[in-house]
Amino acid sequence: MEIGTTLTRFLLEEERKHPGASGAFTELLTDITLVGKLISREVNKAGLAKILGLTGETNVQGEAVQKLDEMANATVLKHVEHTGRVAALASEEMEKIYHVPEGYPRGNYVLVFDPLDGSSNIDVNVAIGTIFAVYRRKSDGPSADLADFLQPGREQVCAGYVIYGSSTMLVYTTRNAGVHGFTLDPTVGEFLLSHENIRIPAKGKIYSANEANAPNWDEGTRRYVESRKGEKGTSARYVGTLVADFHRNLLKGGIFLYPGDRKNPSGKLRLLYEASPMAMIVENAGGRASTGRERILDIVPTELHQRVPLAIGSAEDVAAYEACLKGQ
Ligand code: AHM
Ligand code: MG
Repeated sequence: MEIGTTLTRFLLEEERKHPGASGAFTELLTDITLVGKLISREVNKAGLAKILGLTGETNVQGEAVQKLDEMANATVLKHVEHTGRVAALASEEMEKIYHVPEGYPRGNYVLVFDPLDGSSNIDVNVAIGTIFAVYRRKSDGPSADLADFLQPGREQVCAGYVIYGSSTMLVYTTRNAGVHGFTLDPTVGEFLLSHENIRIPAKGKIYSANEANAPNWDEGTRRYVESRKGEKGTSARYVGTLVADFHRNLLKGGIFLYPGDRKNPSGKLRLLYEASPMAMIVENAGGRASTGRERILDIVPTELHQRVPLAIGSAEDVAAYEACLKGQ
């Protein structure tokens, strides 16, 4: 499709390829794009909000100054809970699943999200993001239940992220489909197609890992990272925001590693709303995502906030990392 096509039109054209579709899924994605625009607006003036926050706990309108991650979480709930498209939501910011309140219709999907990924980077004006994924409900009672969320990533109907970087972009994919990127044009408030059918290079020149953790890494991970050093053209790049590190490697090729270590055997990143959505995106772009030993999308979660070691990016790089872990 033509560069500059609106995301709304793109979604409608995609929906037409599935004549039986109810439209609820397209509408849910449209709701998410609104959320992305609203969070983008707040993130863009976060510095100002912080200055106002220093004068007290209220802003000029007398409203409480909220932390951005709480604001982002509340924005998702507010714009998704009333629509009748989902039955429940789960987020990094909420301990338990959040049921659509009584009085609103309940839909056939559940939404998982990390409202503001990379929150340690907010105060220093470095790229942050929102990650999301949609599953079809499995239960058929009046309310969704935990089992609706504990599905392996391969069951995701859709996964995506919004990156609040030098520009705001939304990247998403659906099952057996391509990965598409849209850039927010702030002058018209629309996401416009800028990156159709993104393919990650089979091999990259970038590795991204928090090497301060290296003393606690397992032998295989240490060996892999050492093997990359001194390779012609190889660079280390690490933002500390998964969305940003992933997005760069998706476009340029590379591997992102957040392995388990002696202190945290399952690493840091969460399966449901960090690793699995990114894994679906990378696979649909021709890449690979694993724990180093197992495909991320095949892991059946046992807990909402379960952590998982993550190696994600260019297919050949991730395969080489897996081989290193096997001692090859
Ligand atoms: P967050 O969701 O609380 O922001 O934490 C997740 C972030 C990821 O975005 C990033 O890849 C990772 O934590 C960085 O961790 P570290 O600071 O240990 O390198
Ligand atoms: Mg996060």
